[in-house]
Amino acid sequence: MQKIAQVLKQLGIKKDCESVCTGLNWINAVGGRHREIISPVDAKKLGVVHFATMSEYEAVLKRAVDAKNIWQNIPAPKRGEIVRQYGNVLRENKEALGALVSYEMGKSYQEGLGEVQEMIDICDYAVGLSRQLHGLTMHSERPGHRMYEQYHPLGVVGVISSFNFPVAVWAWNAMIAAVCGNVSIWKPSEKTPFSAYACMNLMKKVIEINHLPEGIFTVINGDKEMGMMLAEDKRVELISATGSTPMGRAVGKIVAERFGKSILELGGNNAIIVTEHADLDMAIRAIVFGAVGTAGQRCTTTRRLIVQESIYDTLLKKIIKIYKQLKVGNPLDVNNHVGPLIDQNAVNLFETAIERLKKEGGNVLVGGKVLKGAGYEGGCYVYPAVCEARNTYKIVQEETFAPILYVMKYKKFSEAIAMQNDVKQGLSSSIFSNNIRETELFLSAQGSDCGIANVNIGTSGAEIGGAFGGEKETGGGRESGSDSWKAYMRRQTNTINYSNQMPLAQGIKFDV
Ligand code: UN1
Repeated sequence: MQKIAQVLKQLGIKKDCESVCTGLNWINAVGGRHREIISPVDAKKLGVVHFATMSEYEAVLKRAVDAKNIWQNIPAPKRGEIVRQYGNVLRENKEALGALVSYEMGKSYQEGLGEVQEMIDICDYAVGLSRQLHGLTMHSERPGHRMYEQYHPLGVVGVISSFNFPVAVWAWNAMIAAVCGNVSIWKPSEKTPFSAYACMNLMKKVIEINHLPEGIFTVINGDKEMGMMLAEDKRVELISATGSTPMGRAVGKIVAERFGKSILELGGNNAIIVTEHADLDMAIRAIVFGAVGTAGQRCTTTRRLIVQESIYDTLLKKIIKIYKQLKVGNPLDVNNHVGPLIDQNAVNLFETAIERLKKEGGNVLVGGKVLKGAGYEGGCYVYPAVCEARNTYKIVQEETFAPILYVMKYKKFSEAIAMQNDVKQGLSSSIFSNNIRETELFLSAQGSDCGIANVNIGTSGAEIGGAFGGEKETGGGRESGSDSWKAYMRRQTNTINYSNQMPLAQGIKFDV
């Protein structure tokens, strides 16, 4: 793996970066605010990024609106060809981009590579999709008539992404939006802009080679206010936002007010149920990765473990043993399993959650400490925690973006399902059992109420081919595979009369 300085060079990242990329050109921030980006890995300064000013915001919007008319007139399979080329550029730069994601965000290098792979996968998926944007045909009730539906691009899609997946979630949205004929404006998390800038620099190459105009893929750097400006902007037909439930509630309301469309992918409070019929060794591997992967900062992180009482002690003993072997440290060192949290604020939230859990009567079984001193290089490291808790504790009902696993017992299977569902969030869920009655009940309408329900695999690590998203306070949107593409297009129903008569539907007579 390359050194970070080489990585930045390869990806065209400077120490002092502009605020906006119009797809071909970076625009200098004039008098804009700026932010220093400090790596959570070793507390070193990665560089400075500028926030877009109002005039830069306008410049991006103008470029996007101008480009949409050109882009939507390019045939969908030709748009797919651009996405195919981008997938190849990502393949060539996978190691560098994976390392930058790891260093800027703190996830392990393996997971950084995985995230870039997810981008490559979605590019491949989108290329195929570019020839499959199908509508249906229907039989008309009137003679000499036919009906069909077709999908047209929406226009401009705004993508607001979160720090925890600094590159993949943009690709899920932007690549699907692109083959559907939309241009996209990306507002990355203000915590991880360099990863976004790297993606744009790689995209710039493809746009240049193909002599495409600027404005098809753009990035705009800013904080919350910038996200709200996009949400309010009538020129942006769809907002796809990933982040916390409070953020989604604010964005969703504003977009709905102007009758815009939104896809919201918000908080999760994901549980794994382990029954007495489970293969415990398999379950343990999934539980530990689900709880500590990305240092507990995935929307899909396993936060609750609901265990049948007869296997509770055995399972916990095994989990605690593995937790004690976890290596926490620099995520670029492949010997470490867990990297840092994103920043000091996240470390504070981790500590507060542990304190609140204890006050409510919970019990920390392993971990739960902030790690400082030699080997931690001033980074934001914590030791993942396993805690005994009750589902009704206030802290258990909340999503704390940190590696804290709350463990609880059940007697009857129906109790386990009730506990799994008894939270406000509804993203991902899973069951470990080799009993078909239990697994099928879990997947039935009376089972998990989440957007994702898995059997004998964990709650995180969804593949791009499925629709990704959740119910309840997770927001209800779907991204990535299956027919999620339909959210990026407008459906038009067409009825064509090829007869010489003018019959009305429903047999209505109206003779004049
Ligand atoms: C997120 O945490 O916002 O299923 C996305 C997963 C990843 C995506 C997570 N494929 O864990």
